[in-house]
Amino acid sequence: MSDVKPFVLDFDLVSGFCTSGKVKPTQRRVSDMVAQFANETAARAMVEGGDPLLYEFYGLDLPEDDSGVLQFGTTILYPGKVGEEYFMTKGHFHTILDTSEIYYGLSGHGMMLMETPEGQVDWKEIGPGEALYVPGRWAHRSINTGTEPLVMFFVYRGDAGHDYGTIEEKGYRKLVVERDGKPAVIDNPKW
Ligand code: M6P
Ligand code: ZN
Repeated sequence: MSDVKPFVLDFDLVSGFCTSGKVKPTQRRVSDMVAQFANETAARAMVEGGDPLLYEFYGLDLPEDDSGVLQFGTTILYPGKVGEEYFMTKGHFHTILDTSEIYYGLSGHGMMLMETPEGQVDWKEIGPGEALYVPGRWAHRSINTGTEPLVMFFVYRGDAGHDYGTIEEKGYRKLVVERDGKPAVIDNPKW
């Protein structure tokens, strides 16, 4: 068991930020994810045009080898599109595949796109006051389908780990794009 002492952290309910500055978020920009977007040409043009920030998330300095630890924080995913595809997180499986994760919507609106290694796919909308359970074995990617930042609080087993391998190579089986001003889930042509 790790020797972590009890502690309190502040996360703003609307912005998602730790306003006291006790912890700092990690940022991912379009340049970190060019190959993850269906329209790589549009992604490269956005990198040239200033490389916008897609999202930021907190990861706490907790032991990563202890199944008793819970990792938690907020994800702040900005609104926008690359081509017709909404801003999204990279997405990942957990290295310990059967570990789950819980998200709680604080502000903004979006979707969680999920799939299993066997090819089951699912997606759920998430908004303020809604708790979303991502079961073990399901890769998960957050997508901002709204016009405000999508802010969610998350918790997962601290030793779960992040496995990006298959997703970085092939992406997800589905894409979430804007069609006629509304979100639509379509097949990923790269699959
Ligand atoms: C959430 C959690 C984290 C994850 C982060 C960024 O905050 O699921 O585990 O690291 O989103 O997502 P990704 O690792 O897919 O970039
Ligand atoms: Zn996760």
